[in-house]
Amino acid sequence: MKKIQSTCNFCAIDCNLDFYVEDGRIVKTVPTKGYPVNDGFSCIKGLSLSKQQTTVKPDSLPKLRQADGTMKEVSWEEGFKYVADKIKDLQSRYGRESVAGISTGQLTLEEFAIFGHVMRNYLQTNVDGNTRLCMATAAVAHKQTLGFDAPGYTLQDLELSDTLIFIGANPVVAHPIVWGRVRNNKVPGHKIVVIDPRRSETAMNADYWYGLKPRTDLVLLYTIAHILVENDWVDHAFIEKSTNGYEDFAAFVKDYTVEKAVEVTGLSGDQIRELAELIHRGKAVSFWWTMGVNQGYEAVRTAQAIMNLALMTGNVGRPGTGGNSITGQCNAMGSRVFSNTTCLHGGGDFGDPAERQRIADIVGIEEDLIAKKPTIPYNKIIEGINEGKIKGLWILCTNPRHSWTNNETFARAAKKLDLFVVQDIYDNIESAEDATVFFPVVPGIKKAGTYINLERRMSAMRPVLPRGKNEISDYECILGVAKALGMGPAIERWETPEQCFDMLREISRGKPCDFSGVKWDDLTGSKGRQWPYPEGKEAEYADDQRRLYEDGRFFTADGKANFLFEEPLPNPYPPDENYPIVFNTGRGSVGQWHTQSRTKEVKFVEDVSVKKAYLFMNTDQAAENDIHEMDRIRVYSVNGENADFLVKITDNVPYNQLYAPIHYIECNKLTPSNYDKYSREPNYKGGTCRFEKIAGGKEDMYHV
Ligand SMILES: Nc1nc2c(c(=O)[nH]1)N[C@H]1C(S)=C(S)[C@@H](COP(=O)(O)OP(=O)(O)OC[C@H]3O[C@@H](n4cnc5c(=O)[nH]c(N)nc54)[C@H](O)[C@@H]3O)O[C@H]1N2
Ligand SMILES: Nc1nc2c(c(=O)[nH]1)N[C@H]1C(S)=C(S)[C@@H](COP(=O)(O)OP(=O)(O)OC[C@H]3O[C@@H](n4cnc5c(=O)[nH]c(N)nc54)[C@H](O)[C@@H]3O)O[C@H]1N2
Ligand code: SF4
Ligand SMILES: [Mo]
Repeated sequence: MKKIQSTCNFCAIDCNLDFYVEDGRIVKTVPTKGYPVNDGFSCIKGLSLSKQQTTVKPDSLPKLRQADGTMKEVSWEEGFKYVADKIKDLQSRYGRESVAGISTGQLTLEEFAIFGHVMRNYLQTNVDGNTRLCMATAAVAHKQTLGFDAPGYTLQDLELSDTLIFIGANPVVAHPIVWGRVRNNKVPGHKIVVIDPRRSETAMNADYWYGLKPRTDLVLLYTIAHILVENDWVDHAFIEKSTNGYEDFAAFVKDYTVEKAVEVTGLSGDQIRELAELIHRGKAVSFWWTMGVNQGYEAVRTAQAIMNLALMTGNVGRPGTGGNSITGQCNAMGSRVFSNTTCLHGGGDFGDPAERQRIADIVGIEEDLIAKKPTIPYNKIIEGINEGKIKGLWILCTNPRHSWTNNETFARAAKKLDLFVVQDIYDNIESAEDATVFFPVVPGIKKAGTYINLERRMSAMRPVLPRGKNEISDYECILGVAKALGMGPAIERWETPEQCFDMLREISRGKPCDFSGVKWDDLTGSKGRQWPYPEGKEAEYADDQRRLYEDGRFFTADGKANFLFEEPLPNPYPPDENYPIVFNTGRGSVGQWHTQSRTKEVKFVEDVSVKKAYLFMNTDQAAENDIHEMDRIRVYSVNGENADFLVKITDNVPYNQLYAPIHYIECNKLTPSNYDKYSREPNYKGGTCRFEKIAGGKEDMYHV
């Protein structure tokens, strides 16, 4: 029996697992002992990765849509040539930007890097990622406040903090290992605080739950800042040495009185003062935010309001502190810095000629072909298709027909495309229904590459199983199209993921994300490496747990972090007579994964989960409407669409709010086309709706 250590490619924790292989089959999966992230533990999803042996069809070939609408299998060479010719044809007829791509935070570093190279550099067009749906807000907030998209914490901080404040984050369901680390916290008397309109699974397990009204976090956070200023509960030495703009911020928050916050947030004055006091009394306070913050119409400023609290109280760069964003997908952190979409490979500026030249020399392409500007955002790509300007789309490792906000807009777009390439491990995902080309690639257990987790740790994915005769990886698939495009010398240095990794290492040199000291072979079977890890400084950076900003210096030009703030915007969807109910959305359970194509890999979960769309409704609201468990309702959304859901009744969702798990396509049929103005991340959790009961709609959950 052979043991191979690799990385789980579900969530951003990037647990390492030991796969035991016998006769070409995985016979046992054991979470890697001693791995600094998950040390011998993991969740059910990682333990289920071996199911890909049976869920993914072996030896698949590409498929091309025929004139009669059927799909026909062709060789890989034919598939590559078809896509390359079609891209060239569309670009020559309609311009370079008539073709676009949607990349992902779930592939390896090397895979989205080569995609970004081919599409953004050589083809000079737009590629956004599903990272826009998820981490764009945190990325922008970090860049503006800290000077680089570099979350500073290490997971150990969860164990060292005496006051942990989770804002719009539900790690009990979404990041079980984060929650495990919280449970491992031995600081006497430590407090766990949750700010979430819903009594989430994490709120149920916390010491304090602040169930504010949805979308009112910004007012709450400014009010807390006001109380801290008023009582002089701030760290003047840290503010002086390490920040810009504090005086203006302190003056700005003066208007945020407790009385006003009570009215806006629905919390009591005592609760708000209690929260401020908890922050003041803590010696090592950490703030942790996720999608309840990132997915809003004023999300960047909300994220920064959290960072402001950490900065003004000096809770930054010390053990157990930080204004920390928790990442979602397994390699979202990698895609933020290395996908060549919103910044150059390695985080540089598109407008910096010296940086463009440096990268051009490393990757072997003319400087003039290095992407010149950030991509247009996701929503502009979908709108561009619907307006007839974009004719070709290539998506990989994402399922936007389901996950995109107001997803009927994607359904319409997909039907308009002349070329629609879908690259996935499953050919039955919703997005593939209108594909003109389907590229079936191997899953994570059959390929090699690098992942970067939520605390900047790079880890190795290594092939656990051998490949069948037609089986190729995402990397090879993109490379195949690149060669068919005639890229010639511009793709010569990109033959293998390992070569790509070495180029990215070189690109990262001297930057905040410098990983020039990390070697491909050293990463194999290792404890991972947090960046920065510069070559020549290995001894200095040897620790398994490293945080940034310990010296109070940030990546801005003057080394100081910026207080950024702004008057809260009016809620674009205030509950009103027609749509009195907030339509909250998010994760359903530990075993369900996004659009559920991969939930089938988690067999025990798949066996017992409800097959039809459901949502949670408050007990009183259900009683008032004569609704019983698993009755069917029709929900009418402010976006003009409606969809049917089964009802689960709970006290954990407040009156006049519904909570819809995102794992059903109906959920995003009802979410609005509305975005944060800085990050362009969708306001997924802020729509409104009304509902009606459908007569005779009752279902037995085990038979639907
Ligand atoms: N099992 C499982 N785990 C996952 C995933 C999965 O699909 N399944 N997906 C992964 C990914 S990519 C991500 S991004 C993460 C997401 O991880 P989380 O962000 O933790 O998960 P969500 O359920 O999207 O949202 C978190 C909470 O935000 C709350 N919320 C809604 N509106 C507001 C508001 O106005 N204010 C506040 N303060 N809170 C609000 C919701 O009630 C919800 O409890 O999970 C990762 N882990
Ligand atoms: N309403 C609402 N909507 C949301 C959210 C929300 O909270 N509320 N959350 C948003 C967030 S945070 C996220 S991250 C998105 C996620 O949205 P998506 O990215 O669309 O969701 P997934 O189901 O993870 O899609 C990943 C796809 O990759 C495929 N896949 C798996 N492994 C491989 C591989 O190795 N190669 C290739 N090529 N394919 C592979 C899977 O089969 C699956 O089809 O959803 C967003 N949508
Ligand atoms: S899904 Fe996340 S927590 Fe679960 S095993 Fe994978 S990396 Fe670990
Ligand atoms: Mo995400």
